[in-house]
Amino acid sequence: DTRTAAAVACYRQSTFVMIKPDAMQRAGEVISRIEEIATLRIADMRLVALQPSMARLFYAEHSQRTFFEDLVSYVTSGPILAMRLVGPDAIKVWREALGPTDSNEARRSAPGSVRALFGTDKQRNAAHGSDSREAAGRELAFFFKDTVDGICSTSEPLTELSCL
Ligand code: IDP
Repeated sequence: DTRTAAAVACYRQSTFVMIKPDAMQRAGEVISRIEEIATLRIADMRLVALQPSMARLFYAEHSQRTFFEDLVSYVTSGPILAMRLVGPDAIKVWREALGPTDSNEARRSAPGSVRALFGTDKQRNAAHGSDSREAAGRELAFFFKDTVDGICSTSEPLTELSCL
């Protein structure tokens, strides 16, 4: 029935995570934080040297913001680690583990969070997490289109969202 289908989709929910350049020196510790969340599994991982054109596409929704070019410079300042995490409510679970966008605010309101522990300020905030199913689908396709297509072609009858 539909409830079972929703539960299956939720169980298989994927989210996109990026360890940003400022946290790459402590990437192992960020991955350890992911491993501590027993319900999340790292399903895919890729080291990427993000080019400015790709960074502009990835953050297109912010293209009119004053910080846009600074953001592009920041995320292209060194390699990033792109990951697909899978688990029940993965999008929400990872956003909560991340903490608020501004690392200084995170240290006040979410002291154990990834951004509190590994980030610096509202720009250099260590890691990214998709904020919705739409964003997760778009962002995963952006970094993992080749492997995602492979996953979707398996025999299980998955919905478009659950297979991402
Ligand atoms: P999110 O990453 O928590 O979803 P967004 O508002 O989508 O936050 O912003 C994307 C990224 O842009 C942030 O993670 C941060 O690196 C950067 N950013 C957001 N707001 C500012 C700002 O006011 N100044 C500088 N950089 C910012």
